[in-house]
Amino acid sequence: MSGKPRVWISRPTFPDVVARLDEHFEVVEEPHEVKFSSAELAAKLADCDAAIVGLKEHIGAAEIADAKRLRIVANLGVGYDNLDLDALTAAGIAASNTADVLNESVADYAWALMLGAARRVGPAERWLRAGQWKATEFTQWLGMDMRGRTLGILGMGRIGQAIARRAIGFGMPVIYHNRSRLPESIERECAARLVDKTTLLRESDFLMLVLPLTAESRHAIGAAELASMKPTAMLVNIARGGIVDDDALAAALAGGKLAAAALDVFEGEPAVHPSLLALDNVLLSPHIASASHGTRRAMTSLAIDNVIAMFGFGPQAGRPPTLLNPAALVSSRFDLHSKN
Ligand code: 8YV
Repeated sequence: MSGKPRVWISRPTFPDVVARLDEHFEVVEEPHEVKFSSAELAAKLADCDAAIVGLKEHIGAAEIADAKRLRIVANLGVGYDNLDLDALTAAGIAASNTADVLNESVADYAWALMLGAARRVGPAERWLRAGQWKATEFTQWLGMDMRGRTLGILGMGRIGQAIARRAIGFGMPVIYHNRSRLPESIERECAARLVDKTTLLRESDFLMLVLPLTAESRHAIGAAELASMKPTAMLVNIARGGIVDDDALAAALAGGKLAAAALDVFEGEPAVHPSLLALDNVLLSPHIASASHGTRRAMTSLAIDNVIAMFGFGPQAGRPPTLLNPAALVSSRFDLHSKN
């Protein structure tokens, strides 16, 4: 026992990035990706002072019941629907996410998926690898054009804005729907126009989902919403599984009510709806929108910054940079400025 506070990292990350913790902390990093049960998670959290976790770790009242030393849960993701913030705050445990460091990588990948599905990259590659490329027919592998088509964005935070900015180069008008209107200067920069959700669904040729998963956004895109879209349209989900009703989506794609979809996230992932797996007009990807070398390292580093600051070390001592629940600091059981 080193006497240093212990940081538990729920998944393998980057040893050279994690090494930043060594001066002040004892680090226990899981060597493999494991899906912990609630009881296993509770036992891990009971035995550490800080936890760096991923989206597969669902942390609520039950998981922190015995976590008497735990001060902070640093999430490796901008979305934090895996965390019960109320329960953490009530227990005086801080929570943080990895806001902003992934915006550009996720926006790049959103376009990669959208373009890939529009130009049928997936099935064309499968066909080639299967040795079927004997001759290319002039009228084969025809896809969708982008220029002049309307890109609709549901959820216009910083990732949505980064996606919109790229649309300028593709010559695509952008409409968006969001809880609140963006400042005019940002609307101008993104060349984006606010519309209501009905208009967004009706007018989008490509509908991009970039909103967080909450009780309100669960199945925000279901059978009724899909039916109100153009049958020539594409749905792109880089946000969270559960925002789309995958059953309804599979039926719409199979029935020709929607032309195509590009999906990085799924209800119940890593399981994927079997009907989606069987369709060629959907591009499927294993939740990797933030997975660039630089960004996954930056996410790890930001989670570490939050832990370090929470324990009163480093330039941001006492002020975790991407804290989600400042109220936890007020109600905290711990003296936040103590240097352990
Ligand atoms: C994941 C994400 O964090 O940031 C998010 O909300 O969904 C992703 O960046 C990533 O897949 C690691 O689990």
